[in-house]
Amino acid sequence: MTILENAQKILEQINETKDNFQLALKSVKSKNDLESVRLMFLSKKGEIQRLFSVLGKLGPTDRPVVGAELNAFRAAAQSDFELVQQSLLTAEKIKDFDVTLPGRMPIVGSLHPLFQVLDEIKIIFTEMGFRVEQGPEIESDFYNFEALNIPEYHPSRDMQDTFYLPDGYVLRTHTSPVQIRTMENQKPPVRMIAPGKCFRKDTPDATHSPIFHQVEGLCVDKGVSFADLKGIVQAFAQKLFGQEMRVRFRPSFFPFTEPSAEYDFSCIFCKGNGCKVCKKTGWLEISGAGMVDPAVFGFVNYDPDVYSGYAFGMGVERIAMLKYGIHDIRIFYENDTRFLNQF
Ligand code: 2NM
Repeated sequence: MTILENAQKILEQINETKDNFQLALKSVKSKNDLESVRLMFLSKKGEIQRLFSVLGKLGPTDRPVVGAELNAFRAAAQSDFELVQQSLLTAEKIKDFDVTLPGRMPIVGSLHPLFQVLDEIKIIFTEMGFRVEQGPEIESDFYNFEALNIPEYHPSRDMQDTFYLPDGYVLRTHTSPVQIRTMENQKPPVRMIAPGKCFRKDTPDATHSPIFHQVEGLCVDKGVSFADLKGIVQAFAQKLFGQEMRVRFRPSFFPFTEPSAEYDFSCIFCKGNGCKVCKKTGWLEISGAGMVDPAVFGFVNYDPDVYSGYAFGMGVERIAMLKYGIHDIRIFYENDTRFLNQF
């Protein structure tokens, strides 16, 4: 093809080359086709470069105009070329993709076993009409002891059991302060549970941890009796461990309840027949309960001549250990993923 030195003619040639380039690019089906297009248009000896070689022969007015047009064409051609190149590469990858390969399982965490049990306990009690209440883990001496009728020289206030903080504050040793706060803020009827962390200065061993979890419950209304308490604890035990579960109450003493009791569940391992875990008694000690002492009602301005109530407690770790057959409480806090992954 002869080189035309007239600007108008060159512009026509540029347009013609553009059309040819687009047609050639459209018909590309393979890498080989693509390479032919590159050689024909984009290489050093290609059509576009050939058009550039004519620039020098143009006059000073035409040269920048045609030059700009050519530069724009070359840039556009290069990017159109790369688009087609990219889609060829993608198509090739999809062809090589084995859709029958098994997927990669994402590593997902799970709720800590203690909190799985805690969730179960919360669901059982909310289904029976109890509200879940919360309170601070740092408590004043008043809420943790005084309002619970625990006198100043009671052994549970001992420096050995309680984490004392400055200015008369303590780390709560039970969740009972939440009951006090709830009664302060609400007139009867009250039906609530308080789940949460508690703190006692215990040396860790298989059954003790300085941080542990409790759920305490409280029900106050006119005419609430010890029989209601027994019914609720029995219903809870059966919902958690099954219909065959039995519950027994033994007399006990707490400053905040009168009368007080400790309650046991029939042994879930031997069904009450006697085994190593229940020391041949057929019973597992769970925790304590009782009728709220009138002195406690005095601190929250409830009239003990009008209202009565029961309260109960339980250790979440103790229940989780029974449920999962765990013999050392410390394993809950070690964050050993071989343990945690089983839940
Ligand atoms: C227990 C055992 C017995 C209890 C009493 C109260 C309150 F605030 F209502 F007086 N809250 N929790 C209680 C009673 C807790 O745990 C072993």
